[in-house]
Amino acid sequence: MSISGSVKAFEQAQSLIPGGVNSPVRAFGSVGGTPIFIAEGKGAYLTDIDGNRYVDYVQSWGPLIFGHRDESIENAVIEAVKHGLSFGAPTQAESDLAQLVISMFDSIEKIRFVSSGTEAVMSAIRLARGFTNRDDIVKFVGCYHGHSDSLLVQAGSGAATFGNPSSPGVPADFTKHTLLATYNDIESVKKCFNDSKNIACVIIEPIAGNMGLVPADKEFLHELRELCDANGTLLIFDEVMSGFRATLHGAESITGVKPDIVTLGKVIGGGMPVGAFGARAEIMAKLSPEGPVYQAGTLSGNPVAMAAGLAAITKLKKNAEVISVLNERAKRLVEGMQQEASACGITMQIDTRGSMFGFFFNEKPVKNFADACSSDAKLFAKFHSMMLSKGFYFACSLYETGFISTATTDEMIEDTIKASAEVFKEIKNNG
Ligand code: HOZ
Repeated sequence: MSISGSVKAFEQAQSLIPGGVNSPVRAFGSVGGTPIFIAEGKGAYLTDIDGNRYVDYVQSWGPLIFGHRDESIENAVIEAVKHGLSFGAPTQAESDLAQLVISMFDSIEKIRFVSSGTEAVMSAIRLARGFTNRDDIVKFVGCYHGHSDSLLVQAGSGAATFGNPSSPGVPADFTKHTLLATYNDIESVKKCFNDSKNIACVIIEPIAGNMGLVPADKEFLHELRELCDANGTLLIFDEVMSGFRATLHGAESITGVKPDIVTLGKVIGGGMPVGAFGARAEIMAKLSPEGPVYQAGTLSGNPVAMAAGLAAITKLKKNAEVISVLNERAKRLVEGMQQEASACGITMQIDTRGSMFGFFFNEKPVKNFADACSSDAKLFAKFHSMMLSKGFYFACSLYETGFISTATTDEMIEDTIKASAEVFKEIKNNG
């Protein structure tokens, strides 16, 4: 397989764009090699600019639950484009998508759309602070909530990939209000509440996807809810990644724990840039222009993005079985790979939630960021590049989650497992 076109394109990009990419994790920094430059996507496949075809397990980092170029989303976008790209004024599609999402999440009575997950979470935090009149927030080490200042502290995703979980350029004065706790460890949260009586909110990915896939224990989430209630603190579920992927009705529907605010992104935009945050009406009423907490955006609720999101979520709601069907496939994928690894003396920890899957080369179960970091990163890098050269495109960092789409067939999954068997044998024989 030649990737000479990608190599050349990456050289040019590096001379023009920092690291050659517009989002760090894409640079293949932790797995080595050259990022593949994409020419097109169709269904479960990506084709690079050298004409190589890959089964895509990244799916644009989550949004494409129906695969690339899903006909109904594509048509909705084309139709919307014909009416204008942006108005900076309200359109009916915003209310239609709002109504749809509200009908699917018990904890959301009102919602606001923005243009990215980062923006959604940043705004949700401001809202929580404005609602409670408190400054401090609690976040979990290894959770990633976008790159806004107060959240880029011990963060997962690309920040962990490049070993800068806390970024220069973020003033200490901003992060002094961010208290850190350990995922799945309620004692560490209790300590935060002992240290501060000024906690506006606790923010958590209830199904963490940015330190690899690490779901929170149900009991831990219940205790978290109780602690928040006892302290007058809001609980924010960041479901930018897990929303509409793990379940159609939010993590609250599978854990029984109701958050005060939910943040969404990725699938909600059907592949276009959309983020959202929602809560009960009493909280959302604090938001400008109803209330004093300011938040705005020229492209918020963009009509083309709303059309894509509306098509995607409408299709999902009509085909609710998709979540469990995809979960069966995701399970088969990681269980199959785990068996092949084990046959070669390699231990893999695996998990799935809906169409999300994760794996770690680790002897121990992974419950938090420190566990994730104890995984074999070199083995992951080898696995990644060998699978890539066989035509299977996995996320290029062990701190990310894998995704399948409705276009990912059983046959593709069996082919992937077979390829992984070859890779594990080669690793076993040649190191
Ligand atoms: N933060 C994203 C995944 N968790 C990466 C997005 C991208 O690089 O496109």
